[in-house]
Parts: sequence; structure tokens; C-alpha cells
Amino acid sequence: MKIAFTADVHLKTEDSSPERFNALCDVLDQAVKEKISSVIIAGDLFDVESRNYAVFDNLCRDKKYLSLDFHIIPGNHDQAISGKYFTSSNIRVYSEPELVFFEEGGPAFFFIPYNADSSMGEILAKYRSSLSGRWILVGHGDYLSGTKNPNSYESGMYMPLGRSDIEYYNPARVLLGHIHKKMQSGKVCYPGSPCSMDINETGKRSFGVLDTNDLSFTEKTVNTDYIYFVESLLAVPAADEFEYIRQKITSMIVNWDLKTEEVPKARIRLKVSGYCSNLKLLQSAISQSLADYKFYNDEGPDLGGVSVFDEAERVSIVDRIRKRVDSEALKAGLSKEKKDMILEKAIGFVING
Ligand SMILES: [Mn+2]
Repeated sequence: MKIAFTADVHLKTEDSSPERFNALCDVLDQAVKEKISSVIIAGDLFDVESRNYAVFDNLCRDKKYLSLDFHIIPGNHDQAISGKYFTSSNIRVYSEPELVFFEEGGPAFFFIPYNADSSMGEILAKYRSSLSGRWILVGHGDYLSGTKNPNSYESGMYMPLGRSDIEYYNPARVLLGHIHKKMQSGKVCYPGSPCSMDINETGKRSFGVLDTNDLSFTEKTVNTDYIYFVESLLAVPAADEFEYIRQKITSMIVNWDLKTEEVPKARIRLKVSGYCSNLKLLQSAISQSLADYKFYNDEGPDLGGVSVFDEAERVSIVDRIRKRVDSEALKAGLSKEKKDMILEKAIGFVING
């Protein structure tokens, strides 16, 4: 049996954030197509307790999705949601910790609703006698992968689950909501939100499919309205400065790994720093290289961090420095960020003294 798994949809009204509804519908469409019948939503389905749940209620009652069963836990943003807010018979909200079997012989699912005054470990301790065999933990909060004791957590921590809790209670899998960026660490899996909340939640979004037979977890890409990217580029004054920036943009685009049909969804924020001989030419080199892509809010590239510098002798020194740093960084396996930082400092030194 396969189960679809998502979290942190943060639904508002349909008017104010249609992309969040669309992302959720895409998850459900894919689930129906894969003949999946159970959908787990691990908290923060709603952005706030808005008292207006009708849109979601109606969605679940839609003929398209009647074959789906929804298993929902509250998160820190929608802590008070309860089953009585919904009328569609396929919605189940777990307001108390509960152990549930979806199929005979399958694993048990232990749903832990978000509770601001507790760690997940405290809940597990209370229910330890019923947790045996193959069981899967579903919760909403912070996973502490270190050895720190999660029961002495500082404020700002959301219902933490410690690595030691997992070792001690031994769930077969841990499905968590709360962190919007997808992440897997050992048994723990955050699918991340199926839709970016803002420009800073970058890249393609996913949801998870858990196979209860072998407990394997597959990531599926959500077909979202937008795909955000936040990038930085370093302009370097040299004979081939504009060709250099074009090459950087080309490799940036390759990294995005977008299919042709995804290109129109991309929304880009680009901050450029460094030095160039001609700001206008730099701007047009960037615009040409990104002609197929849209900037976030039509803001265009941010060239505020670029200084104009055009002095032949020092530019030729910069040219040599750049080539040297590029090849040394490659040998040393430095990240683009580290390399750019070193390059920017070195060039700054040549130019500003
Ligand atoms: Mn949350």
C-alpha cells in the first residue's frame, strides 16, 4: 500500500494564495493517478486558525478526491483545528495522539498532534507500551539530529524530537512537518512544503510517497505555479568580462535542472557584486542570458553591489588572479560561494589597495 505524505501547505484564502491550493490539488491529483488512497498532512495545513475551512472541506468532498482519506495533525500554525470544523466524511483530524492501522498486517501510524508544551519524546514516553512492532511516527516539529537531550530544549524550539528518542523507541520511519525545506536524515523525512511560501523558499517542491511494504520513501515533484531561485553572481573586470558572466549564468541555469515546460514558472532574484568596466553592457549581457526567464516581481537583476572599474593595467592583473583562483579552487574542490568570496577579496585588494 502506498501513502502520500505532505505538510506545511499553509493554506490561506483561495484568493490571497491560489498557488498553495493549486499545489495541494496537484499532490492530490498525483495521488489519485497513482491509485493512492491515504494522504497524510503533518501539520500547518492552514496558515492560521482562520475559522474558514470550507474551501478545504469542499475540496475533500469533490468527486475527484472522494477516493482519498485525509489524515491530518495540527501544527504550530493551526494547533486548534479539530474534526468538528469539517463535514466531509473522508477527513480525520488527530487532536490527541493516536495509533492507527490503515491495513491489516501493515505498519501502525502513530499520529502526534502539535503541542507547544511538550516534546515528542514526552508523548512517546507516555505511549511507549503501545508502540511495538512496525510503526511509523507522524509529527510536527524540530528534529534534533545531535546528541543533545531534547527535553532540556531552549525556547524557539518546536515540539522537538531527539535522535535518542528515535534510537530508544525505534519507529520504522519518521514523517515530520514543520521544516519547509525537504530533508532526509536516517529514518527521518521532512517532505517540505509543496509550495514555496516566498522567494526565499527556492527550488522545486516535493511531496512523499511511502510504500508500507518495504517502507521505502519516494520523492515526487509538485507541479507548482512558480519555482523560485535566489542567486548571486560576481562580476570580474577582465578582457572577457561579459563572456565570463554569460558562462556563469549558463552554469547557473544548468544547476536549476528545469524541464522546458518548467522554464516559464521560474521566478528569479539575482544579486550581482564585484566590478565591471561598463554597467550598461553588464546589464544587457545578463538580460540576454536570462531572456527566457522571468525575474521575481519583474524586479530585474540587482546591480547595486557592482562598482565600475576600467583601468587597463590593473584589469590585466585581475584577469590573471581570476584564472589562478578559478584553477586553484577547482583543484581544492571549493564551493562556488567560497571561491567567489576569495576572488572578490583578492580583486578588491588589487582595485582598492
Ligand atoms: Mn510549523
